[in-house]
Amino acid sequence: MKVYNYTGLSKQKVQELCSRQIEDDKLVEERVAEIINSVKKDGDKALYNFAKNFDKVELEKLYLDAAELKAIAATIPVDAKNAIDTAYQNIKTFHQSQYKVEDKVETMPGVVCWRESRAIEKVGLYIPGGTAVLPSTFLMLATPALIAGCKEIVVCSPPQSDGRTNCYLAYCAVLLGIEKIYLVGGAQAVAAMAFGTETVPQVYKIFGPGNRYVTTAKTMVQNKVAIDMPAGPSEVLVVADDTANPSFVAADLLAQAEHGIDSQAVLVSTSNKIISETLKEIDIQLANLSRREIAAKAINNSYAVLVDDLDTAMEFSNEYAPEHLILATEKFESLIPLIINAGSVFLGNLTPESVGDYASGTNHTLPTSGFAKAYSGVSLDAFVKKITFQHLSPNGLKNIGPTVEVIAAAEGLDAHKNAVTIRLNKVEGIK
Ligand code: HSO
Ligand code: ZN
Repeated sequence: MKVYNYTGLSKQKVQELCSRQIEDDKLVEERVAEIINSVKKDGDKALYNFAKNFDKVELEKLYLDAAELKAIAATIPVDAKNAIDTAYQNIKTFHQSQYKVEDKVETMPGVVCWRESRAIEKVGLYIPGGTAVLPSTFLMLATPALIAGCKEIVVCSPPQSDGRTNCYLAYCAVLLGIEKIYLVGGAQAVAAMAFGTETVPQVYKIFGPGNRYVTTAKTMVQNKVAIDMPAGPSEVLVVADDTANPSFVAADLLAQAEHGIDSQAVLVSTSNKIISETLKEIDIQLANLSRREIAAKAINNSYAVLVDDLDTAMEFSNEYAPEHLILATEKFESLIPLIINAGSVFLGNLTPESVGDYASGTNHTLPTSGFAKAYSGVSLDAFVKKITFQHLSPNGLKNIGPTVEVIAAAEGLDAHKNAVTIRLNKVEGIK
């Protein structure tokens, strides 16, 4: 892990450190375009073929039904079942609290405007499988979808080599009342949900993380469906002062690093001592991780920055716009107002990112690659559309009518003006 001294860094170097180097991969794009086309053209047949070629499994059918899911779910170890139950309750409680009915507003006497939320009727959730099976992602996406009231929730996850899904995902499905898991993975799952096949229903919005193929497919189908957000490798930025605990900080950086070789773990600290002790701790803890090779590579691509004070640390963090921001300091309270760009924030020395990844209640589907400058993470909002309403009383029409007539005339749009005038005449009794 490279260590930089902020004072010696040019503006350009800071920007370089804050930019994520994700090159376009033309080869991946070409492959994904082919996959999308073949799903569009051949539907289910293409999905069976991709399962055979990519997942190495000859599927008899493309989904598991409620009875099959129930049978698989029954094999879950009891501690895992209890943990998933607890996580689900917290995620549900937090996302339920996001439901808000907005007030009606009288913008002028007799002119009433308001907004109401309606669930997106059909949503598609992609739950990664293979080496990284993420039941937590299932909970994070399906829970708000259910609270929002989405009528059709299509769940795709790649099949295991035995043509099934694992007990954790099956248990989540049972817990959430989701009656089918489509055994479709990768870019083909995104294509299937975007365009529909004989078996996989077409949806209006696709959610979920995935590898490069999945995320490339999501960007490519955007002229057909909405997506949750653009996605890149996962990342964390830890701001630590001398009240931080180096072994905690090291553990948090490694938790990020073990996600993938392209994950980034950034440490910004006011203390040279904390930086050097954290680096030592990383080496010690790394040796015991089962994914140490992956984590070591990610740590190699990561860096630490020594800053003069916490204000500068926050400036750097805002420029970086991390998916996860950990404030490893007892002074976190005073830093909260300084946060401008971040996906989700973890306050103090006893709040690891892992709690948000799994169970505190906040969502773990968050903007990466600097998109936290403009995007929010997934929440209840992501599963609804907000529809605006307005109503005019006769008095309202009289009050607002002339304003609209004048602007319509200025725009040269006679019919627009007329739509008001014709009503005003009636209300005012002029024939
Ligand atoms: N840190 C990931 C979420 C996750 N972590 C799932 C473990 N499982 C992206 O926020
Ligand atoms: Zn994680």
